[in-house]
Amino acid sequence: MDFDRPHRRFNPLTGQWVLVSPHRAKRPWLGQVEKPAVEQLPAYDPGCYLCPGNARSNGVLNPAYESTFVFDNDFAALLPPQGNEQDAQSGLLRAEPEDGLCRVICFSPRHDLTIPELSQPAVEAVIQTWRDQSIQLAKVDFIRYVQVFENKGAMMGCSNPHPHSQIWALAHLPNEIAVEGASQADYLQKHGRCLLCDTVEMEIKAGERVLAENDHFIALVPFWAVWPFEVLVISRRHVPDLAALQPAEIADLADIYRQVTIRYDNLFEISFPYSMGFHQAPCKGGPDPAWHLHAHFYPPLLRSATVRKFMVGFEMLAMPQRDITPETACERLRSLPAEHYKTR
Ligand code: H2U
Ligand code: ZN
Repeated sequence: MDFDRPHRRFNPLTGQWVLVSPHRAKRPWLGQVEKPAVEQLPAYDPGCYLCPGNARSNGVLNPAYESTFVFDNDFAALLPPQGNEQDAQSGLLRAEPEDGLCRVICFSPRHDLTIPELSQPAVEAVIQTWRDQSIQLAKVDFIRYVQVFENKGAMMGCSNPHPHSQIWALAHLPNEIAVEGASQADYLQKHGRCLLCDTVEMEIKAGERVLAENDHFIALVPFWAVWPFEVLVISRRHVPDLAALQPAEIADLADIYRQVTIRYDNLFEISFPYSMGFHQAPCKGGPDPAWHLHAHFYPPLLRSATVRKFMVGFEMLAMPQRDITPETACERLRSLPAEHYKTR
């Protein structure tokens, strides 16, 4: 097959195809390319509802926290169960009550430091907090899944620049989790092996899509990536969830997280926006041998700090499509310095 010609690639985690059009990456571009003016944030902002000691919008005061800080989302999208609510079905109209808990996790007291600018120990504290929260929330009787995610940058709809992430824990498996769980279970049944363990082995052999690795984690641009600079982080050990991580693995996950996000920032020398989320095994129903912990990074940018990829037109109506190949994207990211541009 000629990989320089239009082709489609299969995503074994979702069962979806992505259209790749490498020849189009050479087409002329007449749009914007300049860098936006960089906004210099203060280390502490008296008007920020996430900074230590400040009041949130409901008047509750944040403590004078010194590391990470977790609180229940004051505008939670999910609420704890109330009474004995029933499903509703009437012909084609079907609905079910959804129960859950939403939390916000501030990374550090610093208003101005994102993950790629935090120290290794500070990022370890963030991952430790995500792990502790996952363990705590998994014990809540009505919770079946814990979704840890980070929405970074105004472009991704993030409402406050103070670096933070969120956790939504809920009573049903979200769509992506249900699909990935079924794909992993199918693969295990067919091959007697784990889909992501095999992916790690295959990608290390191939080499061309590996962005970063250490003893316990690997970051790669997946063969089936949809977003231009999409990254998949996979644990080398077959672990189902954040709870299963040992201290050395937490340290290495922090290291990989920093390596990926520093290269992201270095790509256009801006604070690079993305949505990141961990996918882990559901928390009820006993150990699931098919589930393998991983994190997806979905960044929207394509060509510069201001030119993003739009999932519109054919992509919205038919299937996702990309021009620059995952191999080229990985090569571009890998060739960037390992040190953050602001400290060089
Ligand atoms: P995002 O900007 O990534 O959406 O995260 C901010 C979250 O913080 C958002 O979910 C919550 C919003 O509901 N929030 C509070 O819980 N308290 C506040 O005082 C303001 C915002
Ligand atoms: Zn702040």
